[in-house]
Amino acid sequence: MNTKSRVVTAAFLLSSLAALTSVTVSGQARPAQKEPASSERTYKVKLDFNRWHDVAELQADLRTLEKAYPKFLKYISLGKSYDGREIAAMIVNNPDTGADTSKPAMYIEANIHGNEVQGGEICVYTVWYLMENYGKIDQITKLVNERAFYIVPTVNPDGRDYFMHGSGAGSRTGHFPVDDDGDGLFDEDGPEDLNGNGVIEQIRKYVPGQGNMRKSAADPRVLEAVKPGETGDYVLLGQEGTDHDGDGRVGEDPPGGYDPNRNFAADWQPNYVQSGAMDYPFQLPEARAVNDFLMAHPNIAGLQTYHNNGGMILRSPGAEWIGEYPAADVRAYDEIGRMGERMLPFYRYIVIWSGLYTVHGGVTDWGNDGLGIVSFSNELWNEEQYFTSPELKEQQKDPNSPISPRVANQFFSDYLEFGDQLTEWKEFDHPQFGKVEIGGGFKKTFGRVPPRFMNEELCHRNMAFTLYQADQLPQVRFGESKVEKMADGVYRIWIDITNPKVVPTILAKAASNNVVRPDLLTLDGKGVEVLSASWVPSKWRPAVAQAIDQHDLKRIMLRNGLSGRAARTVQYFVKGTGSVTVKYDSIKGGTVQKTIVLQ
Ligand SMILES: [Ca+2]
Ligand SMILES: [Ca+2]
Ligand SMILES: [Ca+2]
Ligand SMILES: [Ca+2]
Ligand SMILES: [Zn+2]
Repeated sequence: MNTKSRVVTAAFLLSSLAALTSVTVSGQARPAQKEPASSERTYKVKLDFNRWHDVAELQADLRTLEKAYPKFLKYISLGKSYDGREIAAMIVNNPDTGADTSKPAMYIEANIHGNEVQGGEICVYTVWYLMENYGKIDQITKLVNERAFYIVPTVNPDGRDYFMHGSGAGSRTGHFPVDDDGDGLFDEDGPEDLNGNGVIEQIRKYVPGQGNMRKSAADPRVLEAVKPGETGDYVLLGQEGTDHDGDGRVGEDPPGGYDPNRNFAADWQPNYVQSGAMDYPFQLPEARAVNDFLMAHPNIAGLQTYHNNGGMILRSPGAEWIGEYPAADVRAYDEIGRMGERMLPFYRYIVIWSGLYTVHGGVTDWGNDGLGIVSFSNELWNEEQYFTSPELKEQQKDPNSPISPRVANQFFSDYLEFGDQLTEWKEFDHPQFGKVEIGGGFKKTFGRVPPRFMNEELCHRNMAFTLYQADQLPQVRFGESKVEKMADGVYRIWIDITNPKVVPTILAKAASNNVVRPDLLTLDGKGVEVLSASWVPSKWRPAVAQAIDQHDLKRIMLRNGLSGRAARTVQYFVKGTGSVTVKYDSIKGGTVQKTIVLQ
């Protein structure tokens, strides 16, 4: 900023202050301000978050960030997709505060369903935001210093590129070939963009007086079913395409044809229970790559897998028969989930099986039950967000309103997107159906993803929720310690052990499933013997301490870890001289140690 503008700004500030508070201004020059007058921070890396990127673009953005912040970022590959695309990931870690594997870590992934793309942008936004604000915003600096992040923008790069480069239809799946219709041929008949406008649309045929559909009075582009006993002028012939193999069906066997998020090992069920689960857990290269990484990083304590859509903050269990999680775990989930509801307008915090639908073998069940990781899945974007104010919500209750739910999306495309998102019905000469009309389709950039101009808000709010989760992962700390000489060479030691965060170091479910190594409380000292160890119920009110009844009191195992917001005091009676080192070692809560002089 030049001197002249600084003077103008200072004068303006002073006169505003004076007007507001009637404080007399001395006329003394104000000290120069550090921040520039512009509202724009100067960012090192500029990226765009108002559109969706293909796999190469996402990876290029990660590379750009890595190059700009080489100390903190490490670009890695988790493996290859079925079609051989790299599953790229970014490690965010400050090496000055320890190796990533030594810290409680947050794993963030997106886009396991290939068409659910915008989570990929949240992932890149998260890396970008953490780096651009490190050293500028205290909470971000602290978070980056205390936690490690593993961020995977697309778990299903084949599906993503199929979405980005094609019509977007049929890209939920990955590309492992599956014979959807059981005719012995694989992927032989997918939908087809016959009119070449990049959208897989509907086909309708005009059949005056013989149809079961008619044009809606509210919007002639919308077809609606006629009332029982009435006839309409149209029939719908399904999605755009032709019958390639002459079996009388259109688009019955597109590429892939399974659900990549049903291939994880917790509550996995075969195809006759849940179709699309593949033949066995981790059969898919993408699921296997993710799991290999999760298992190699037991310090991961939190997981977020971004999906779309509906506006949900989901947690497991995915199936009713599993039963509700232990109360202590539910408390932690509830606290984080309800916080999320406040940060994410129009999102509801719900349990997968009861609030959405049953999922067997999903990654959040595997994360929680199989790996002891607090796992959430945000269903990004809710169509309620097209019309956000209470007044407009009220207006939408009127069926004749131009924004009534039946035609709200058409209205939004017409007036907020200038007609760009919805295709018109146009005549088409179909090789098999004769004269038909094709149209009435929304582009892939409408409905499941927000309008471009709202995507940055989606990125930021969801990131904020996930960073809140990251902050609430367990964090073991030693508090006050005290040594008291009881007799010659015999000392009593008190040490406070705390976990001030919401999440316990070991989930109760993980403890009962035996999937997380117990926390270890060790005491080391040359020639020092531990006579007894116990928990002090309250260090403020004398009471009988609870003896720790374990074989080796120099290496105490805590199978249930430390609960959320825990503050405990351990008491040792030791015999010896010199000093002792007490260490609390938690796989998911970090490791702390303290040396105490016996005196
Ligand atoms: Ca087939
Ligand atoms: Ca198929
Ligand atoms: Ca088309
Ligand atoms: Ca066919
Ligand atoms: Zn999904």
